[in-house]
Amino acid sequence: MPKPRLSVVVTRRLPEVVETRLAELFDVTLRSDDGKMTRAELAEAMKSADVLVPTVTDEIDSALIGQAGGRLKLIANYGAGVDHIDVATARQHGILVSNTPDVLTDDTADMTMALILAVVRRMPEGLAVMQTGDWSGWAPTAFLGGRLGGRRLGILGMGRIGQAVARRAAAFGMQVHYHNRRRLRSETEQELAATYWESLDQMVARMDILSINCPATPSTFHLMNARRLKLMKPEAVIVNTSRGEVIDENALTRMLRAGEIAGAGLDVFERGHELNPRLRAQNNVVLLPHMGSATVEGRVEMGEKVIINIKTFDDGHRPPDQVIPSML
Ligand code: 8YV
Repeated sequence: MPKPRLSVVVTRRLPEVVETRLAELFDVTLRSDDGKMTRAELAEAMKSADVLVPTVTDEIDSALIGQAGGRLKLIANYGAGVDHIDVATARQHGILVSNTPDVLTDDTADMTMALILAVVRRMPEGLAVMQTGDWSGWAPTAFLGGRLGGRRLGILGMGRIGQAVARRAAAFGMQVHYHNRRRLRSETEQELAATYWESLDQMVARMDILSINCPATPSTFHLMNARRLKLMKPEAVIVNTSRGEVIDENALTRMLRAGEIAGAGLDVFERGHELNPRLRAQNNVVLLPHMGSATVEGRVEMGEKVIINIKTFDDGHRPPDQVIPSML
């Protein structure tokens, strides 16, 4: 008797090639449209499936996990960040959690550099003048931004993505500084030519650009609170391609409006897609719709990682990208 196929529920539309492969391997339920599942649909899926494939837009909290019943064995997240999943409660219920690290590192680091360039070189203002037809021609003092070379970049969170940002920044001639829960090995520090700051406050006060690259956890919530934002130099810029919750968005908005901080490049927001409307009105801000990892290649590779995690689990082994609470 062949083994019955695992039942897998995917909460959002994924690239076609990924959906096709999932359907070849598993008894998969796919979405017919790209809308988010309601909480009731999620609860139902978690009762009926062996494996759930959620994304960052699904809040898998302790209440949902508690209602899952005994069938669900694996939450194979399509994405690296797992702050939307209560990993500790899942573990208590014997449900494994896996994610998709590595494959979105370069894309997210590229987008971090794009945001830094866009803010420091005032690209939205240039774009706006071209789109409205208001450009009256070249002028020696128009649209003057800053030169990246020689600037001090402070990276908050020196994991895979932070390190990929450091490599790119070095190629732009920037001086790389970082703060991290754990100091890097000295060989890695040397390779990245990165200066470690044990005190986040002291680093923040001295940087020209601050890049947020740490995950959202209870200990990073509002790490950049009003007090710390105020330590930044008024001519400094902050960019965030990680999670909105790391910055107190209202405090940042107030400071941007008051000219107490020069600019911001934000791909993520504190309340998902409901951003502070005052942020939108600022011309020293570049806002993107959480597209840091949005490349065709990255999305397919994320799907391949999900498939490998499920397949390995199905074969009786631990998924290679299993997330355990102590890692967070
Ligand atoms: C993904 C991300 O697009 O992987 C992450 O943690 O933030 C994004 O870049 C998203 O999570 C997909 O679920």
